Parts: sequence; structure tokens; C-alpha cells
Amino acid sequence: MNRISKLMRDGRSLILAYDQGLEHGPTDFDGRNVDPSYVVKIAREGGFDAFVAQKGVAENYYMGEKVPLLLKLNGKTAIYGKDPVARQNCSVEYAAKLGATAVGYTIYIGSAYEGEMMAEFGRIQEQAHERGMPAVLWIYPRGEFVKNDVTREMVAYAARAGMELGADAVKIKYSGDAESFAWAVKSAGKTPVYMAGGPKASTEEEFLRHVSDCIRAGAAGVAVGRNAWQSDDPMRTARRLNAIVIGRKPLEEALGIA
Ligand code: FBP
Repeated sequence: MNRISKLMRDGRSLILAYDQGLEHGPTDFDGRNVDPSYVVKIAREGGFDAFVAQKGVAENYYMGEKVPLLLKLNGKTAIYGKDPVARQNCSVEYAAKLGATAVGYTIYIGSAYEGEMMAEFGRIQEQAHERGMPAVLWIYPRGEFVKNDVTREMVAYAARAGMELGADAVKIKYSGDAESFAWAVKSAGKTPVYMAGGPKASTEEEFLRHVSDCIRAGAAGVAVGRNAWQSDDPMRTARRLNAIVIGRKPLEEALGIA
């Protein structure tokens, strides 16, 4: 809890993720948010507790920023379609040199390559802990044998696996309702659970309802990307997210924030 508290306000975290350029390609972007500076400004002015990026974005756009940097140490593209594997592309040592407060890593449980990713994360977690840095685990069931990655069982399995692998916090997909998400949170034990944002919802209300469900279910926060920086008004979205996640306000009250 001590390590991850570096990314928390009042036991909660609001994290802005911006590694989709590698994970999905520029297809997620428009003329504004294709520019990392635009999203860095949202992190800086929107009251976020951490900014997630790959090292190239950190090196070129994030030096000297005050919002803690959660540097992703692995990643992959969306081009290769079989069982996913994301290998390490940046060391913990270099992350520390870049000023990262925390490191992040993705494991695709269920993939034919899950063992490689677990072994790599194991080394990263130990190196991060030697430096007092939290290691946050994105943990997504994926691969030939995963028919549905957001069932109650799958999402809870991801949360539990992340806890057992020693993550300081786990980032998992929304399972569709508060009850099933609560089971995932319980399965993670003392390990804080963050909800991943996912593709832009059809309305902001729908997205914020999911956030609110997860918070009611015991989530420690959200790590959101597209639903924040693709918003027509990212600062208003950030204020609403802050109200729900950090301010513990009900959804209806948050939706009234201009
Ligand atoms: P979003 O809120 O945009 O979904 O971002 C969360 C995230 O975990 C990113 O950090 C990552 O780039 C992306 O989702 C991966 O998405 P997926 O593997 O589901 O396509």
C-alpha cells in the first residue's frame, strides 16, 4: 500500500492512459489528441494522479511534469492477430532515469505466451520494489482459449492472478455490473483494483455509470484513456471523474458538473 499510495489521493487514483498509439495505432486519434502535448495538458490540468505513456512519449513530451509518470515497460501493436505477447522494451532503471514514479506492464493471461510475460513481470516487479517503485499490472485474459474476456470469472481471475503475481495494483476490464466487479475486487484481496476505460462509450453518462459501478464495487480508481482524451470537453470529463472517484460523489451529482 505504501508504494502505490504515491499514485493515490485519499486512497484512490485517477490515471490517464496514453499508450494507445502503440497498442492500437493512430486510429484512436483525431487532429487534437494525436499530439501528445494535448493529452499531457489534460493530465496536468485535469487533476490526474498519474500519466501512463511509453518511453518515447515520456522522453519527448513529459520531462519535468509534476503529475507522476507511470511508465509502461512493455507493449505491442494491434497488427499481429494470434495469441498476444508484449515484451519488455524499457528497463526499470531507465524508467527511473526518466523520472517515473511507477512502472506498468501488461500480461495477457490465457495467451500461449503468458508464462514469458509472467516471468518478465516477476523480474520487473522485484527491480521496481528495490527502488521503492510500484509495479502496476494491466492484466487482460486473451488468446485462442479466451472466448469472452469480461465474464465474472475471467475478470476475477485476472484480478486474482495479478495479486498473486505481486502487482501493487491491477488494472482490469469492466465486467459489466457492480456485483461481478465486486467479486473481482474481493478476489484481488489487498491489491487495489483499477477499472480500464475501454473504447469511447456512446454517451458520457454510460461511461461514468460504469465508473460509478466499479467504485461502488470497491475499485480504487480508474485508468482511463479514450473516454477522457476523446471527449469533446476533456476537462469537464476530468472534473466529473474526479467527483466520482476522488470526491466519492454519486453519479447524478457528477453529471451535473459543467
Ligand atoms: P482506454 O481507457 O483507452 O481503454 O485505455 C486503457 C488501456 O489499458 C490502455 O492503457 C491500453 O492502451 C489499452 O487500454 C489497451 O486496449 P486493448 O488491449 O483492450 O485494445
